[in-house]
Formats: sequence, C-alpha cells, structure tokens
Amino acid sequence: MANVVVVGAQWGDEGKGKIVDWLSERADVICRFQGGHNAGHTLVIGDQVFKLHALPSGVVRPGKLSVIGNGVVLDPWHLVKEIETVRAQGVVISPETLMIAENTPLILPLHGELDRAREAQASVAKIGTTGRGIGPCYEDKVGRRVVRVADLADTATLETRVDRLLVHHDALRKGLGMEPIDRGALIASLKEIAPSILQYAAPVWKVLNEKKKEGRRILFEGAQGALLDIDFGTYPFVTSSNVLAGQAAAGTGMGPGSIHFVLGIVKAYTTRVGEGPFPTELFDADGDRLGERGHEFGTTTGRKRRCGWFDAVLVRQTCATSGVSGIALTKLDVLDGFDELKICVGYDLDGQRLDYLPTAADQQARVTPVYETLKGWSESTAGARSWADLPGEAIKYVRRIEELIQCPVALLSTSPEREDTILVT
Ligand code: 2SA
Ligand code: MG
Repeated sequence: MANVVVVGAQWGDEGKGKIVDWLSERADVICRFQGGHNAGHTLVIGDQVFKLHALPSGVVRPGKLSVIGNGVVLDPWHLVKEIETVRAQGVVISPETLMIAENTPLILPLHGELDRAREAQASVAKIGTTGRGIGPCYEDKVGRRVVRVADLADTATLETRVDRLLVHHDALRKGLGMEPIDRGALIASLKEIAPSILQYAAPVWKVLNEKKKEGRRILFEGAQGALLDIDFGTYPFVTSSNVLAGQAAAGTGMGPGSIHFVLGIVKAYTTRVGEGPFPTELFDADGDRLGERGHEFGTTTGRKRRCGWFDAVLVRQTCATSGVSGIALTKLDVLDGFDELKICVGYDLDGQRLDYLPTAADQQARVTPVYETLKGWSESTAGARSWADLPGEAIKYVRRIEELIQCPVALLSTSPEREDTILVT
C-alpha cells in the first residue's frame, strides 16, 4: 500500500499514535496536516514512552522525514520545547528529518489567552477546549491576519502582519477586559524564536510532490477525531479544523489522488474529552471501569475522559465522511472481563428510529441509543498477536462491529506496544 491517511473515527484518543508509529516503519515521510499541539499522541517503544503534541509521530524513527504541513497551526515556543524534550530522550531532530511548511500559521500567546478567556466567560457555554489557542489561530488564518512561518524571515513583513493582527485582537481584548498587546515585546519575541523555526522551514508542497514522483511512501497523520471535525462534528463542541481524511491533501499541498488508503482508528468503546453530546456515555460502574482499565486521561491536559459503549452509528457515519477504507480497532483488551457488552445500533428520537446522528443540536442532545447486547469474555486479550489468540466472544464482537459500520477491520491493536498489533487479512 502506498500512501495512507490515518484519521480518528470517534472523538480523538483512539490510539492513533501507536498505529501511526507502527505504519511509519513502512513509510518514508510522515506528515501532520491539521490541528496543533492540542493533539496528544502517546508512543510506547520498549521501556520508553513518548508523548508527542506538535511533532509527527514519525520523528522517533531514524531515517524518516517528518513534516508539519500548512493545515497545522504551530506554536513556535511549544515546538522548540517539544524538540528539546524528545532530544533528551535520544531522538535526533535536524532540518534533514523535520520540515515545516512555510505557509503554516503561527499560534501566538495572544491566541491561548483569548481561548482561555472565552472558556472562562459565564455567559456562553464552554466548549472544553485544550486552552492552547487552536481556535483563535484558525480564526485568524481564515480572517487573513495570521502570522505565518515565512513571515519570520523579514522584519518589515513581520511588523505589517503583527499590526494587522493587533487591530483585531486589541479590540477583542478590550471587550473582554484584557490588556492590549505589547507590540514591541511580541515582535521581539518572534524575532528571537525565528531562527529556531526557520531552520526547518521548506516549500513542503514541492518536496512532497517530488517525493511522490520518486515513489516514496507518504503517511498522513491525523489528530483529534472525525466527530470533532469543524463541519461534520458535534458543532460547536468541535475543534477548529477539518480533521477528515480529505484534509490530508489540502493540509499538505498534495492532490486527493495522492491518497491510496484511509485508515480509520476506532477504539473498541467510546470516549470523549470536553463538552458536547455523547449518546452512549455511561455514568455508572461500567463507565468507571472503562476509564480505569483504559487509562482514559487527556495526554495534553490530563482531563478525565468521559466513557461509554461502542457507538456503531457514529463510526459508520465517520467512516463515510472520511472515506475510510479499513479500520484499526484499538484497546480491545480494555473490554476483557465484562459479562456483557453493549453496542449502539441505532438511535431513538421522539419515538422514531434513526440510523445516523442528526445535525440539529437539540436532536443530538435528545437521541437515546438503541443497544444490542453481546456476551463478554473472561480471558485476557492483552498482547494477543494473532487472530487465533483471541477468545471466540472477542472475535464475535469485532466481526459484529465490522458488519455494523460497513467497513472491514484491517488492524487490531491489543496493547500500547508496537508489536502487539494483528494484521487482519
Ligand atoms: P481545541 O483545543 O480548540 O482543539 O478543543 C476543542 C475540542 O476538541 C477537543 N480536543 C481533543 N479531544 C481529544 N483529544 C485531544 N487531544 C488531547 C489528548 C486532549 C487532552 O490526546 O488527550 O489532553 O485533553 C483533543 N484536542 C482537542 C477538545 O477536548 C474540545 O472538545
Ligand atoms: Mg490523544
């Protein structure tokens, strides 16, 4: 398989990091194409644990090119720190192994401040963001006033960009009772960080298209999950980027024909961090048990994740909107030892049966899940390395999911370890 896009098919935290790492062994280039350091990708390699936020998961593999595409929003100060952290863990990062698109928007401290100030406003419902300035930065990108990587190279351009940005932000800040921005200090700090970022800056679209011609394999690494997509997610409780597979092309500067396989990452149950509708959410001992066994805490913010049964309606929908070719099912072992397991196979909305999640917010909040109950298994599936290692009931659970979401299971992951991955043929 040539170029693969990996996307989350639920609300994020499906275990993309591990799968991307596993696939990156077979790729030459690994690209991020949306989101920013709101992402939290955990990689377990031997006795080392890497927690990546802005860097593509490919950086931990020697000899691969990691790319931050234009669809990403980049906090330069955070990136420099993250590079230092992984370097201290023995990873080599240089302009030969890391490239950042010159047209990538920069997250500035004012974006995080605005994000957090809005979340603290009592008059509007909070979204439950990571507070990292992701939304405000994307707003500025679309508003044509963001500072981009290339702007760091020329003082006059940088000043013009900052001035355009501040007209907007100072007005907003005034409304929120915040101090105006210190223009001189902001420009000085951008000039200070500039060389650390510019050494990695490159015309990524050109490099990638050349790599494609050379027959190199490109892996596109999505962050968050399809239900957090700005268009198709549970709006407004979403992130501010398109996270669907289609974004891989626009977020790097490649054509849609460059994508050969879309791998949807799906957790064997459901979790969500932040606010918003969640039809199969559990508030009982089963929910607590999923959270404990699955270690369901945010990698970026440490927040406790909400947990619930597998929702086949949602995953069928996200497999459609992302054009998923096959899924990787993760964390099956978390379900070990349950007497019974439930799968949501439809919704009830005011007495009517639905086979999809409606768009209207009031309806999203009102749907109740229709469940099918399956028998659980008592054996451990943790660390299973072949289909034959799985108990019969676990196989039935996986096959039922496959049927309901109308998409084949291509990979099965049974622990955070790289090698505990079953390729389903
Ligand atoms: P934002 O910060 O503007 O993107 O937040 C908007 C919504 O998107 C959700 N979101 C996430 N959901 C799951 N995982 C994410 N990454 C971290 C992780 C999150 C963490 O891997 O655990 O540590 O809390 C992620 N990033 C954004 C967010 O919860 C809001 O619902
Ligand atoms: Mg995560």
